[in-house]
Amino acid sequence: MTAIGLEFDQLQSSVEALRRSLSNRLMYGVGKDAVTARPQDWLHAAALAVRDRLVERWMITTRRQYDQDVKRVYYLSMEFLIGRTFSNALIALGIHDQMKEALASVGVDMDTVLDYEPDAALGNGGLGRLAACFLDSMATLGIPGFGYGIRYDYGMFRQQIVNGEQVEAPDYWLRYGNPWEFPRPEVQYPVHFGGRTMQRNGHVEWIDTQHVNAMAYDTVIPGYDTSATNTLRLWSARADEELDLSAFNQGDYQRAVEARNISENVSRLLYPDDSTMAGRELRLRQEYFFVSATMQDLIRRYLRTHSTFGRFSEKVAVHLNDTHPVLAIPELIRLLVDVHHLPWDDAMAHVRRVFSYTNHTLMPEALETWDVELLARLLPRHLEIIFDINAAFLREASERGAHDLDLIRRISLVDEYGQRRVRMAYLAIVASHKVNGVSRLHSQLMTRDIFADFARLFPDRFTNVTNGITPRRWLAQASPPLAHLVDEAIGPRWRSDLFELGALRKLRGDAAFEAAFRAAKRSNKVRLAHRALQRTGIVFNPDALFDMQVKRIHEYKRQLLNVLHVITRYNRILEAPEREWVPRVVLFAGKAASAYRMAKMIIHLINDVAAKINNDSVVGDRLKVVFVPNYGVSVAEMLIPAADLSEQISTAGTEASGTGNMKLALNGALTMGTLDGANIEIGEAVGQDNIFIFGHTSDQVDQLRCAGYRPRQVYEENAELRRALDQIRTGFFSPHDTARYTDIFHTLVDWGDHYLVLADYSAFIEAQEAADQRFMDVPAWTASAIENVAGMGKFSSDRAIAEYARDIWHVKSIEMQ
Ligand code: 26Q
Repeated sequence: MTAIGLEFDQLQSSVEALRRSLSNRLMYGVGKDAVTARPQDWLHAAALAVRDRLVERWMITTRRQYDQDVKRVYYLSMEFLIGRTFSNALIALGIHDQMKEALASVGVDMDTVLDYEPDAALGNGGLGRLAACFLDSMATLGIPGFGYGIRYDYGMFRQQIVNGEQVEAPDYWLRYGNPWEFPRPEVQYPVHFGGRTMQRNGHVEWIDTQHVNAMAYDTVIPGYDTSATNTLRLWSARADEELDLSAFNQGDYQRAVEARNISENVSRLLYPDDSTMAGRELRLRQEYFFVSATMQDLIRRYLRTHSTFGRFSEKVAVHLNDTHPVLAIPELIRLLVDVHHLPWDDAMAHVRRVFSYTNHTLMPEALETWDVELLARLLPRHLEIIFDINAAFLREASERGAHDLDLIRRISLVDEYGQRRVRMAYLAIVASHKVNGVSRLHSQLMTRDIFADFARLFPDRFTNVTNGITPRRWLAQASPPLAHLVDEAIGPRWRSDLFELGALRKLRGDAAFEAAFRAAKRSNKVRLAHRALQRTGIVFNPDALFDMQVKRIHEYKRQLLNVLHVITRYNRILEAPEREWVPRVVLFAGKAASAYRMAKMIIHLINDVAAKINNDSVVGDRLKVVFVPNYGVSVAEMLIPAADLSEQISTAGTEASGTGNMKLALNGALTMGTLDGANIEIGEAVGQDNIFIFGHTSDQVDQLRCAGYRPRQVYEENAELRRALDQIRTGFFSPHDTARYTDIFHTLVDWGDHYLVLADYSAFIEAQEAADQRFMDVPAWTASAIENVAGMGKFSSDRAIAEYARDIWHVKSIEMQ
């Protein structure tokens, strides 16, 4: 085709131009007029008007990437927890105020319509949100990158609390359409399953398979203060037309449609993380589905501008967000060797230069393994390739001196104890050139414990990149009052260079600034209190200490430790109501995986404890407990700016990094934390006087477990703890069902207390007392809160991405001029 000079409107950002776009988009994009438009329609029209302004940048960036023949990063993740896009896009384009005014001029309140945008909740928690922050930073830094994942029809479930218990409702986020995505029906790849392999003309063929097509949907990811953008490409399953043909021809219409549905199930839903491997076949199908389509897409893009694979690893970097996409490794080998007929050794050499892998957990039960039999049935060719990689690796290992049979068994990609299983993390390590943990402690423990044998074999392969968060969403967007104040104090550059926040330190002791800082925090607390009043009817005092634990519900995160503190505080208040109490509002929020019984029981307990305390007239304002339902990105944006105290209380050695800890500190909350994950680095950044550290260190945790930890003894020796646990056990908080929490009691007291809740109880209570003391000293608290904001420079995802780009991917920013 010849290039045609198309003419299009150069879209401006004035209020007038936006207003005109709004009218056009409402009319021609949504098909409504101002009389019939509902808030959703206005939102849709506004989203289209904003999207139009992103597309031009998108085209330019794509063109530049192509012209400069840049190396591209493919960030593969089963999860992208994007949240809402509208506000974020307005901030990126710098048209927030203009759009607000344009909407107001047609009688629409922007903040009202904003709330109609559903969250794109295509993730469980930290790992998915990290992927979203990383996309934002890659675009902002001009790193040529693509996010690749699955366009789930149903994202993370919606959580309702009914009679104190979690009830899950499906999240059909696409109901009203998604104005941000571009369907690409012309970009489809077949993904095969099943069948068998055979040799023909010296090549392996994979035959007799069934297949489903992966169809691309693209979303523009705008960078901040740059015209660079990136693309998030998500795959959706489409049944093959051929599939129904035979059934149709046999006159069986219903069976044909049913078969379509079944094959399209592969992109139906996001699997919840219950931190033990579920081993579900559909999950394995999903993992393969998206990496196969992605590898085919990447090869097609490479071959558009290259005629051989000679420069492949100079032009491509593939990053594995945990092991979930690790089948990309055997899939790329299959495509290179079986389809493009490269020699095995060349393919393997490319793979190792191209792939890198981030590990996000140290807990052995959460490391992915797949049954060899299941792989043999679903992906027979990939299993052969994995066996071949393993054989080559074990040979290499023995050349490097690994002769010990026990060692060989330990490092083999195939776990031969009992049911044979493939260890996906080991596959990722063996086939990658870099493997990183997500905080300094995590990376150290990773090479000391779970991957120790590999770290000895390949010492240069392991590295650390401490996680980060995007300041655009987590400060500029989430907290307008604080963002404004910071702008006034030090200018707006912190949005793209978070180290600029360090300049806040020069305002130390500036009474006017401190007062304004408190006022910003207070207005966020008032905003939250309003919402909570509307939704729960609970009244709380914006001058109370807002104490927050917001994250997935998991035993290792120890929401139970927090509950024990709440109960202890309650008992103490009842004993001495006349004492001068620091009023507290303790907020919890988070989802439990639907199959995780204990996590669900913890939610129930929190709600039962809240009901008891909130209805006790003796307590009054001194203590309120709230469980905020349906935690997700948007709820987080509301909650986090209102926090005074950030609960980061995982058992040391269990939380790989945490990123909520960073979001809360960036919003001026003081951390109450164990020496776990990134808490350690946060303490270094903000100063030890501005953080409350308590509890066993990870080494002490190991020692205690080794020495024989006896939780019952702790229970018996601490009267206040005993009282709180007995109240849980005997139904003090569940009078109509007194046995409801006996399992929680036994887990802690009699069944080993695996996460050492009781062992850290007294240190936690003391640290909470210290927090009360500090909070009463208003200037001291304010100074600490400001130090927290000032110290967050390092925790920008821009810094993290710059490290990945330099040390792992070896890519440079694109030149936009
Ligand atoms: C695996 C198999 C089958 C079904 C689900 C899963 C699955 C899904 C999601 C397993 C794990 C996850 C998510 C893990 C996660 O969010 N980890 C967190 O990653 C953050 C970013 O690095 C860290 O900050 C957190 O410490 C870590 O817990």
